Amino acid sequence: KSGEVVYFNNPMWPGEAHSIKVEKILYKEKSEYQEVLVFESLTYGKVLVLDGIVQLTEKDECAYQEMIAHLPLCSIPSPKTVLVVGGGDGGVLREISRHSSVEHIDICEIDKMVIDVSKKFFPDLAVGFEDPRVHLHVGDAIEFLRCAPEGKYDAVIVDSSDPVGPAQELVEKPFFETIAKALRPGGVLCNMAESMWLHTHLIQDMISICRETFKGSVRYAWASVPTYPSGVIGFLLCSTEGPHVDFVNPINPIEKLEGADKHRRKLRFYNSEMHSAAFALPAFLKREVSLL
Ligand code: AAT
Repeated sequence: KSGEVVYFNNPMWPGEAHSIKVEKILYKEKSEYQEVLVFESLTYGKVLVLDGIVQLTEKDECAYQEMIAHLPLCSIPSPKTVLVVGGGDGGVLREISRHSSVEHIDICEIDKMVIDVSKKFFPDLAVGFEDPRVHLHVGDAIEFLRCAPEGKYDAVIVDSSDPVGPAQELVEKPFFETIAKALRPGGVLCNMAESMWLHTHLIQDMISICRETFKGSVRYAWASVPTYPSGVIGFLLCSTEGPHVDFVNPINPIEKLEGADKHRRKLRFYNSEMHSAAFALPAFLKREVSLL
């Protein structure tokens, strides 16, 4: 209801809740996979919530979408073929589109309702679907990757929900193995990797799995996103065996892209300094997940 405060409480972060003042509920439906809610907030613009978890707000979506797309794509020369897992709002597609070297973008999103809702309420994100390089596949990414041709992608970006509900298997070893197979030698993965404050163990598990699976580099980066639990979100970056990828020092500077199209909306969060800084980790995290 208008004026109501909505509390998000979830087994992923027991004992804490995050509240944002609702001005107006715009949409609330159950899809085949999850409850999809859109509301107008007082201070963060429109908000997309899936199963009670904030996926994005208009105010701070730039931080997450820009970082998850450009951390991997600026780390390799001339990315051409990219796969997005999840990301049905289109925001990550919008960011990938900035890269003129990219020729083909596959996106595999499980829930068509997320796509439809984004087209209706978040046109600044759904604009990503209008790029003719984008090929949409509605389905489970587990299945999609199982059937993906070997070595097809330069980069895979996993923009998926938290590992409860339809994204459960997206943090397990068989899934990472299919990604490693779908990447070319020296290809890169960027995976949403939770909060260092809340999910140190989950991060540790993902890093161990990825160290076994990806024979190139494995690095953890993070960024501030005020409306995600604890206000930060992490990214796990991995490369397959082949040409070395130095994630910390981007080889494909974004400044080149910024100048390329004057009519495009300007980057709001990402730049080369934010890229390198994202890999600086607090002492406790280095110790606990042995990233030294
Ligand atoms: N860019 C917005 C952020 C997201 S959206 C995550 C998307 O992943 C959702 O649209 C969801 O439907 C989709 N998804 C979940 N499981 C699968 C699957 N198995 N296959 C394909 N798509 C899937 C993520 C926000 C992160 C929030 C951090 N707390």
